[in-house]
Amino acid sequence: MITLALSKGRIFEETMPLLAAAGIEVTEDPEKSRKLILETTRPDVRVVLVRASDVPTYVQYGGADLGVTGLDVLLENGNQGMYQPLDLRIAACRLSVAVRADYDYASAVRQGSRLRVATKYVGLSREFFASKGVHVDLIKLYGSMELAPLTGLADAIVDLVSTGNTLKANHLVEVERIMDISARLVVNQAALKLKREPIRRIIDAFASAIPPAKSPAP
Ligand code: PRT
Ligand code: MG
Repeated sequence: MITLALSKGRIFEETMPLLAAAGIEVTEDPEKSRKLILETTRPDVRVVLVRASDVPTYVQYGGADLGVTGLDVLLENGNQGMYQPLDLRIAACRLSVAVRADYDYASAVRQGSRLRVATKYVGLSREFFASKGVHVDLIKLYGSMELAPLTGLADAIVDLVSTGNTLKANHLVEVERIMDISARLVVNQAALKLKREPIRRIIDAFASAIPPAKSPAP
């Protein structure tokens, strides 16, 4: 049995075409079913649904043989002990700094002010601002980061941006792009040895179906 860990939503949706390229179709709709283990058209392949940030944990400890997870999750929560053979180029976005449209980020940075930054990505943010020599107080949030500058909780946020619509709807502007993010295939190292052939075939099929690279947005 081969177990693939996915999270519901965009990772699940965007992984389906890659699975199809491997001749695998999930036979249940995760949005309609409450099941956490989904069967596929291949009796030896199943999908387990876990929280996005739990995918690496499942793969690292062998709860799943393979998984699809964002680079943001891998860099923030650890990527040790896993084989990472492919950038799948799906679920693409960027990790950015955003502030209220009326907040002068550039001059705050220039003046060496201490910035209050709210984010789910405390580790990546600490690294980024340290590399710029900007002093920050980091406030850990688990969601709705956009609210922090609007309520006075923070001067800035660090969050993922794809279309930019969420920032716009909340009168925030992107002032710095920290890094480009996309989903990665991760593989349990012991599974790769023990189930080498079937896992190799899935990796190769995924590789053949990765969407073409887009030129970076401005
Ligand atoms: O939702 P939950 O708390 O269960 O977990 P999660 O938010 O980590 O899962 P999910 O499914 O939302 O995201 C899974 C992965 O998708 C992330 O780890 C990223 O690698 C990737 N991804 C790609 C994104 C986005 N694009 C994205 N736009 N994850 C989140 N967003 C959010 C962003 O945080 C912001 O709130 O969407 C909003 C911005 O989108 P735009 O289009 O308005 O700019
Ligand atoms: Mg989410």
